[in-house]
Amino acid sequence: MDEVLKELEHYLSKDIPYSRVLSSMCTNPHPIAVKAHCMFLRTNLGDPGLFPGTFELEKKVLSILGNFFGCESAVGYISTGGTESNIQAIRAARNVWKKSNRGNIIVPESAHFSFDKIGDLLGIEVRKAKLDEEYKADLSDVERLVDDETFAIVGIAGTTELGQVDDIKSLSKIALEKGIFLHVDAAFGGFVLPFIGKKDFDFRVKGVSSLAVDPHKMGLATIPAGVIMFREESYLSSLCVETPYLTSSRQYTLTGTRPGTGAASIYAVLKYLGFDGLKKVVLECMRITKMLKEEVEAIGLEPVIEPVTNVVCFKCKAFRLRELLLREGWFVSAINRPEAIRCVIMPHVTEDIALDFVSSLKKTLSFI
Ligand code: 0PR
Repeated sequence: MDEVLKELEHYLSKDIPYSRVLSSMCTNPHPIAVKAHCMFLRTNLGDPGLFPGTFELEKKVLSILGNFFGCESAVGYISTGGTESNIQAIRAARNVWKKSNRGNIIVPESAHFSFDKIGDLLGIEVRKAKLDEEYKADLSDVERLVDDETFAIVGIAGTTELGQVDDIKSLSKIALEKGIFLHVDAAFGGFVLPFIGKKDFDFRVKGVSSLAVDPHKMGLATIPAGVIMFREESYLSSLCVETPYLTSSRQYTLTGTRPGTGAASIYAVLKYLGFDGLKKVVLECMRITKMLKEEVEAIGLEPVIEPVTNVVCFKCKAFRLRELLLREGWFVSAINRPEAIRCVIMPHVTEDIALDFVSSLKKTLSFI
């Protein structure tokens, strides 16, 4: 046994420690989440009748989060993350509209690439709306793209590249006027925005039909842990297939066998830290984001936008700079439009790490 574990340790030790990573939306899970995860390793919510306790826990998490995001009666389940949640939201919207491989959805150009996968999987057209000067979905372009075959609009609350938040209220107005489903992808922003006083992205906005949030990003839960929530039960039931030989007769999830570890780790964080504890974590990330922005501005790089969440991008020759920073051991992302380096200030990015990064950046900039 020791031999095998030693070999595994060898592979694990090749992975990059988060302390050098500014490109990820994942982070070290909270220790209580790790403990909870390990306790639930044998569970399979794919056959909930065999795991009634874990199933009850999943329902409890959904109820806590439904309340937190402004809809007590929201229904849904714990998914593998934002990609699955987005797939299921759009699949439900399509199923309620018409069960066919037709129709189109409108997403902003800033949408995560999971929407390209959705277009391919469902055989639908994914129309991309332009962004305005603040890199939010351009509302007039969204309206222009809507036609008789449009069955869903998507708004992003915390975009992958810039952390920007679309005007969900205005998107909701368009969706309600046209009688179209509105999905909000808050995979990243869901556990950031409520803690910095922004609540106009969730079910409190009348036209929002579904919401994706990822506890395995800023919720400090273990991977995989995403949540998909629907305002109305009919959307969830539109996803059902019959499962005659299981303990339940119908299944609405995308995967069959699925872990109960997400339910356990999210619940543990919510009980142990609570929303107040999570708020403290977010406020510290925001403080360091602001500090990083000021320090990097002082060495001559301009931010693409004033950071809205704990993501900050700086205009530069990003692809070259990314390579040079990598030689110094730093992982940052490069984005294209506009060309910029992107830093995500997750909870593992402490003030010391951020300042250490700034000095490497300063040194690196002198080479280009
Ligand atoms: N929606 C948004 C707004 C996202 O930012 C992401 C992921 C997703 C959906 C998809 O979520 P899952 O990856 O959980 O299915 N955004 C980052 C990305 O894939 C996440 C990430 C995480 C990137 C870790 C890098 C990394 O090292 O681009």
